[in-house]
Amino acid sequence: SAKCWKAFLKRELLLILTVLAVVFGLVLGIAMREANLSKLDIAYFAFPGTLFVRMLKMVIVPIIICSLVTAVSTIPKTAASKLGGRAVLYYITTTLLSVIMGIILVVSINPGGRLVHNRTGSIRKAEPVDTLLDLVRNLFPTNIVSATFTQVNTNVKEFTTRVPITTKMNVSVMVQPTMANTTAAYMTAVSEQDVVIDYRLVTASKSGLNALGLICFCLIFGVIIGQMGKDGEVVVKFFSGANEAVLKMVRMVIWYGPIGIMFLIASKIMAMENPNQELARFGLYMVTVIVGLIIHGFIVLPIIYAVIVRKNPFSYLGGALQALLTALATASSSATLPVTITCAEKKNNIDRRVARFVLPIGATINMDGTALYEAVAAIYIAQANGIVLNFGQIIAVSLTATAASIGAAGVPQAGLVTLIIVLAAVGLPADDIELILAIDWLLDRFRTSINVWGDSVGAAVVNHLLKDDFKQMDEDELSSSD
Ligand code: DAS
Repeated sequence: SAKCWKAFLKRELLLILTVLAVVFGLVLGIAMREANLSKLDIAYFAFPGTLFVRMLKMVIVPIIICSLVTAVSTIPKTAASKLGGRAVLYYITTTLLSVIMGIILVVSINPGGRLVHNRTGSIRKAEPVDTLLDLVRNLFPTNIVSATFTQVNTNVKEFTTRVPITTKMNVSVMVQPTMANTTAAYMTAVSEQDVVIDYRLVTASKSGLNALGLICFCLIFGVIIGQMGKDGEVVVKFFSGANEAVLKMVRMVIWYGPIGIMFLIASKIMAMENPNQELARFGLYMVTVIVGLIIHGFIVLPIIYAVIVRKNPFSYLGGALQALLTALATASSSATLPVTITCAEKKNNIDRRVARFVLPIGATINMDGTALYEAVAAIYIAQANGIVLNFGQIIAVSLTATAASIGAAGVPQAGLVTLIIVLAAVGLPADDIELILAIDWLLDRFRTSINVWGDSVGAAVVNHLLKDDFKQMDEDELSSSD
């Protein structure tokens, strides 16, 4: 059995290192808090982690393009619509299930009930039709190159001004809740002592990587070159060769992963400002979100896997663990995508045509964790405002949370930005994202892991449903080439 162990160690070395990296990251972060480093020093400290994220980001766009184009162009017409249909059905069902789970939990736990929250400012309602049009508009980027940049910013700036005591305070709320470029800025008067007023300006904006548009372009492009015959073949060969090359790069990046992951986690823990206070303030809300994610990830999705694939979901989970830990450390499904694909193909033996189709699309539109979180957050904010949502409004929350999770890019805290859409749909104040802002960085990590896990299960489910079709096709191809 010593031999057995050796073989196991060799096979799972990377995963073992990654798990150790998470543990060391936690310990290191807690220990380094004593040093009380400044923000700048923490940023220096995080440098190895920053490099890891940059390396992953470097390969995302080539991976999305090459994977999708090769997958779509090599899947025969007969199976393509079945593959697409099953994938979309899976995405929608699981997202709705997680939203429902979130709503049940937040309504029964009622985490916002004890909060007394006095609000100022006006509410501007957003038109749901704008959101929808925006989603569709994004399917067709006007510039396919600029569709590949990405950036999300969440900022809190605090400042103080002096105003004459007679000036009437005017708290302004500007919200532009569209998904292409969501910007929300608001000011709240935090305290009003004599003539000094503290302001807090929170802005959240998302711009760039229009993955949806990129995917749309690649799907159409892939289908067309797949049907072009001889001329198309050259292009298909080019993209599949490029794909192999990029995946080789990914394998190198992945070996750097444990170091990156350790520093990412440690630096995040060092940067926590007031852990005890945050825990006290957000305890019940955090519990609601995390319990929801756990139930969805460890009960609902495994049941779906077991029922359809008829194998042990937890050994599949083991194969995907590397990706889930990367998601935990990077808080980005897109950045994790290269690892997700590698795990699915190399460890879990998913057919590459399926993995390369289902995973890039899933990383962009299938976000179970985000959908659950947005539903919980919206209702929590309603509770904190003492508003009881009626049945129709709860339905509106579930539908917009689903849409908002589809629209959210796979980058850190994108869900916080698209939450504004959910809030607007039921007339809740957008500036109340401040109520959950301080803890979002942490919940973001957990929901991202569940997002990636949902994509991975999706790949297995679709893989299983199309197994026979693929076998048949491959046999046909073999016999016709003889
Ligand atoms: N962090 C996200 C992701 O990449 C989305 C979110 O903010 O919810 O999956």
